[in-house]
Amino acid sequence: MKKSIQLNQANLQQVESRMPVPNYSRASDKIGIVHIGVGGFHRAHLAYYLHQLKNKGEASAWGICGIGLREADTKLHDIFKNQDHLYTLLIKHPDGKIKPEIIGSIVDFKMGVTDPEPVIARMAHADTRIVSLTITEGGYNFNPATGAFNFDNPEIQKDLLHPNSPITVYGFLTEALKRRRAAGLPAFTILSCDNIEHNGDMVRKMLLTFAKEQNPSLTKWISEEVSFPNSMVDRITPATTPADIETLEQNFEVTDAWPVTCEPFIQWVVEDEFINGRPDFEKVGVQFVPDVGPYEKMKLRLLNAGHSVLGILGAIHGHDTINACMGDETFVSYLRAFLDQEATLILGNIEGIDLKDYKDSLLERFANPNIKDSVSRICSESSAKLPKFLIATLHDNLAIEGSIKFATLVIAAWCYYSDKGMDRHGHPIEISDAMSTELHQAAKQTISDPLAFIRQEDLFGNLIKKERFTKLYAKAIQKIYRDANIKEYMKEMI
Ligand code: CS2
Repeated sequence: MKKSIQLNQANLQQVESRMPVPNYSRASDKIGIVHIGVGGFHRAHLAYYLHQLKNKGEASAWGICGIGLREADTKLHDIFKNQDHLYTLLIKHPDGKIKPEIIGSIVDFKMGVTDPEPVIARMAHADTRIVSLTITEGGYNFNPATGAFNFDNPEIQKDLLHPNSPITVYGFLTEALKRRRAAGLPAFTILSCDNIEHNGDMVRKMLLTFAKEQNPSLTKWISEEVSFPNSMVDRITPATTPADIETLEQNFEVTDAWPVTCEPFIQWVVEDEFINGRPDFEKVGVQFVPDVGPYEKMKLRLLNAGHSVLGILGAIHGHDTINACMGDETFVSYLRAFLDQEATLILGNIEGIDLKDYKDSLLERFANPNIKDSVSRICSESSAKLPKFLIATLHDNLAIEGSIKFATLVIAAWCYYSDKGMDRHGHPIEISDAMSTELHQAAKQTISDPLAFIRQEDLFGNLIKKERFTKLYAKAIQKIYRDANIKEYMKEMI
């Protein structure tokens, strides 16, 4: 029996007998992209597109340097060091097949937490032409209801006072741009790849607000020289489990401490606003369009919202994975009803897209039995996700007298989830959310004040003042708090 091979550059030739490996030289790559937030999604998406382009013999000026801005990134830093920044992508097909491939487009990784200077220097380097971001919906430091920059964040306060040793993304970007201007270098493109409507416009607004406070004389240069394309990104990327590492080792005989798993589907729609050049991503299927708005909205309000609908309701019912939810007829009918009756009408017509086909394909992707995307991943950081994915749709439907009942039950279920932290059988649910304490505090008042949870204006805006919503919400709360038999209440509605 062959022995499992440790993944690293020196062993690539041996690994090649087991799975495809990069066919390009990595040593001579220039670093053209600095990427902040190297989670599974980045490794399955932008880094994968770039890897495909490099496999075609292109884009040698576009290696990626990953950046970790959180203590927790030390784990990836150390693993990458041991593996020469190589990792395996395990593409999981619905028929049970797993197609592994070694990805080589990331060539360096730096920890900004422990040593900010090399990170600033890398961003300020003449070769760097794009700084891309996957820092999660919660990472942008804005108030979810008003969109205003949050100056109360103590890390932002520190960055305002100490420009040379930044902690936040805005501190790093501003300092690096300051140095580029001083050196007479062109700026870079800031490319947000997070699930936020108008993600580029939003990061532009946040960065300019921060820079105006820290270094007012730089603001004009940033606003004129930096570009911020909006982009819609899509690929379901479940969290890596120990079983994935084991499968790779046993079935494919490659040892990789942190492979990434994903579905076969991949999509990226981007506005072509790159002030300092870009790789020829269109050669590997990326779509460049003048206005990404309609595509972003479609994806957030259908796919991401659909995930949250299944996730929150599934958590209370006791389903562990999204595909388990899709194996449950009630969940499928409920999801389809939400998508058709509440989320679709507000989208209008989107050029080149048949929304019915899009929804059919979503349902198939969610049902992929091989993907095992956990309900806990979907429910994590709901306070950053739901305002964009679901609460926005509620506001839109309230304004046009549209249906709101399916989304309302989900909000009531989220209150129960935040209050009790357990499913209908009383099994504990682990809640991972930057706002979990606030959510719990608000939700636990429900017993004396049924509307307590939705009084959190930062999350819900003025929903509390909309009687059509509050009436339905109060009824839903009454039912869920009676016995948490969520499926019964879902059935009553479909
Ligand atoms: C998910 C997304 O975070 C979530 O709740 O909906 O991570 C989703 O899997 C991706 O956006 C798919 O592109």
